[in-house]
Formats: sequence, C-alpha cells, structure tokens
Amino acid sequence: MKTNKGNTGKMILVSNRLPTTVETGPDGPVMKPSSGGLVTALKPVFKARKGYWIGWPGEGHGDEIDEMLAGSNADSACQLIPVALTPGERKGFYTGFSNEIVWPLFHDLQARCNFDPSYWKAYVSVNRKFAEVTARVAGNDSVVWVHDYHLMLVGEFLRGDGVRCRLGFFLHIPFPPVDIFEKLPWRTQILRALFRFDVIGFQTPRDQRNFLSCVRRFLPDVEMQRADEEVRAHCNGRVTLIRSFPIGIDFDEFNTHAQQPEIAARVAEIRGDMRGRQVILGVDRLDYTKGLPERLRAFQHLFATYKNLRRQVSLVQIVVPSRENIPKYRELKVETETLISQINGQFGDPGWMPIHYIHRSVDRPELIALYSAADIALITPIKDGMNLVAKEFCASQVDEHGVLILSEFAGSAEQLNNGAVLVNPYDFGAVAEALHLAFRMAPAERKQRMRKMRRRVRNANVFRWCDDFCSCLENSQGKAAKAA
Ligand code: ADQ
Repeated sequence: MKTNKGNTGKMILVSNRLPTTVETGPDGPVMKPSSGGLVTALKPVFKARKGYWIGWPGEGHGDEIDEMLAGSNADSACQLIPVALTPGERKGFYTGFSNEIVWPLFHDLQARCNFDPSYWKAYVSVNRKFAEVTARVAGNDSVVWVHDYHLMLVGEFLRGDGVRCRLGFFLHIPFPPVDIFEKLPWRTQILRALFRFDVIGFQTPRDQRNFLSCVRRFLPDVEMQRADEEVRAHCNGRVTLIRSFPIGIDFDEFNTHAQQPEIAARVAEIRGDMRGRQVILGVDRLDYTKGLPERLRAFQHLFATYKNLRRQVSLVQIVVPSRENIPKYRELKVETETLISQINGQFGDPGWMPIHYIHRSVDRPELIALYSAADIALITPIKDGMNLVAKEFCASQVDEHGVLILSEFAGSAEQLNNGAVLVNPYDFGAVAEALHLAFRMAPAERKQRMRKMRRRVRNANVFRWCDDFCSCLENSQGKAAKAA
C-alpha cells in the first residue's frame, strides 16, 4: 500500500457510512442524507474543515456512485470517497459483526449477541479494505480520524502498511465493563489493534475507566501512566493517549433556527393541535438500546396511577427507522407498535390520543419546532454513548420552559445532571413519578434548570469537541516522544 505524499496536512475522516447514502428508489438510485448521531455530529465539523470523508456510499454500482459523489464533491472543499462493499461483505461486517455482536455487547446486552465466527472474518477483511482506501489519500502530514465500533482494526492495517501519519480513534458508543467485554472471543485482537492509534477517545470517563480495566486484564504487558484526565499507554514501543471527549452538538444552529418566525409559527400550530395539553416528546432511532418498550410501560403506569393526568398530557413519539434488515429490530417495531395501540386503546377517547406515533425521519425545521413546543422531553435509553437528542432539545428550548427527563445511563447525563430529572429507565414507577413531577413543575424551576443545561450544551459544543480531539491528536507525537 502506498501513501499519497501530495495530500499533506489534510483531515481524513473515516466512518462506516458517508454523510449521504445512495438508495435505490422506483426511478433508480437517489442520494439521501444518512441518519444517526455520528453523521449529525460530524457534518458541521466536516463543513468547517478541508479534507476527505471516507465511508460506505450505500447501494448501487461503482460508476453510478462515482458519478453521484462527483456531483456533491464539485461544490465542496471536502471530498467524499467511497468504500464499495459487496452485499456479502456488508452482511458479515455491518449487519453481523458490528450490529449483532459489538453493538449489543458494548451496550451490556450480551444475550442479544450472535458470536458467529464468519462475522469476524468479514470484519477483518472489510477493515482492511477501509485501510487500503485511506492509505491511498493519506500523506505523512495528514491527520486520520477513524470513527466508531465498525472500524476498530483500521489503525492496525494502516500501520502494518507503513502509514506513519497521526491516527486517532473515537468510540461513539459506550465501552463495556470488563465482565461483559471478556465475552468477546476476539477481545485481545481488538484491544491490541486499538493501540496502533495515537489517540483513543471515549464519550465519558466511565467508558475510559472500563477500557483501562480491560487493558489491565487482557494486555498485562501494556504500561499505563495517568496525567490528569489523560492516560498514556506504552504498547509495543508506541505511546497511545487515552481520554474522554464528550461529544456535543452545533448549539447555534438549533438555537438560531428555534427563534425564526417560521419555526415560531409551527410551534404555535403544534400547541394548538394539542389543545393546551402538555406535550411529552420522545425522539429516537428505532433501536432496542433506546428503551422504547420500557418508556411506553412507564407511560402506561402513569395513566394507571395518576388518573388526573389523562387528557392532560400526550406523548409525541418520533421514531426513525433503523437497521430494518436485522430480525431483532423488526421484532422491536412490532413490540413498540403493539404497546402503543394497547395504550391508546386502553386510555384514549374520541377527543384525546395518549400517544401520537410518527415512524419516519422528520426534517430539521420540524424537529426543532417539536423540540421547542415540547413541555417535557422523555429520553430514557437503557444505555447510550452520549445521546444527542437530549442536547438538541435543550438548544431548541429558547423560552426555557421544557423539562428534560433523562436516563442516568445516557452519557449525556454526566453533563446535564445540573438540570435534568435523572431516572433509571427500568424503574417504571420512578419514570412515571418523574413525569408527574415534571408535569407539575413550576415555571421558575423549569427555567432555572433549563438555563443551566443550555449553558453547558452551548459551551461544550461539537466544534469544541473536535478542537479538543484534534489538538490532542496533533500534539500526540510530541507528547509520545517526551514520554518515551
Ligand atoms: P445514535 O444512536 O444514532 O448515535 P443519538 O445521539 O441520539 O443516537 O443521535 C440520533 C440523531 O438522529 C440525532 O441527531 C437526532 O436528531 C436524529 N434523529 C432521531 N430520530 C429522528 C427522526 N425521527 N427524524 C430525524 N432525525 C432524527 C450514536 C450513539 C450516541 C451518540 C452519537 C454521537 O449511539 O450515543 O450520542 O452516536 O456520538
């Protein structure tokens, strides 16, 4: 593999998906924005910097994709570079290893894992493919930033092929405790491969701690030194910096949009449609880690316990379809929709629907209007790396009237504990209590809590996250040299 000496100093982002995905529609292939938190987070960062974004472009054939991407590359300082994958590779690498093994295991749900050895083979070969495409554009002064659990081996392949530039890795999902990580048959290979990066970033100090415990247990030869919040690890003659970098959002984008007259008009319309009832809002990808059935059971418990709240509140639950080719996700859709119809059937009447269910991606203006109109956001993942929805809600709450009920198992709880009502999502009774408390919360207290959270979301925004990670990566070789 040869590196490209001409592309010096450029930022190269590498992620499973590109920010736009090619899908086959009735009239042929079309380009659609990709969904999910990683793309939401990286898009504003990428716009602000020159460079390359390497990832899977979606369905379609080579020439078609190149042509479509050439169109979007023409009017941008940043270039999208596709890694084409066959359906078989996609199945073993993405559906299989990434989403039937790593995703459930890293969210502490080991019983949902399918440790099929053929998935590992596909994971290794697709990680190699990503590394090959990356090596073609990486120069000695490039900064390569690899994202997330799909690509944990890319650093190893890049180094193996002589790539010397700075390499960083950021994990968007949680890192599990040692008793759970040890179930992974390929645990040692993955940990060793991660040590080929110069910087490994996690969402929270808890994830960093879990990772360090796993290294102590499975790679006893790695020496570690703590310097404040950062740990320097010596492995095979290299130094890797390990730190937490809680990801943020583009606060100004949500805050500014929320003040525009069109959004204000839409907020008034939504409130009118809800006829003065308090609006409880849920926004999630349809994923079993987001705690949807648990949330719905808590909601059911609320109306059974507090009869006076019937007709006083409605839940607007927006769900974006996700990973629909995985059986567990299809089962979740059925379970969610069955529960919703049970609750609406049990408590609803002609003038009141307890739950309004929207199963599609909604556009940014509509999402911001919903965040602004909501009186309560109910965000109760059973485990989440960060959860950007909680932060987007705060950024859109320009009149500061909304209450955030947040799972204590979301990474964002570490930052938003200054204003959110924290709950254990498994405790239906406690979630129902929190809803009751939020419903009755006085405007002054709502304002005070929301103001504190907005300040934190504004300060720890996505640009700061990117600057923190990149300056750590850019300085990593100097620090490594000093430590050696
Ligand atoms: P996700 O698991 O995708 O991200 P999250 O952080 O909540 O979770 O981001 C979801 C994104 O999708 C948000 O930006 C939200 O606005 C958007 N979204 C959700 N439902 C939508 C809908 N119906 N219509 C339109 N948009 C919708 C992963 C990790 C998280 C981590 C992020 C970023 O699992 O823990 O916070 O990466 O690091």
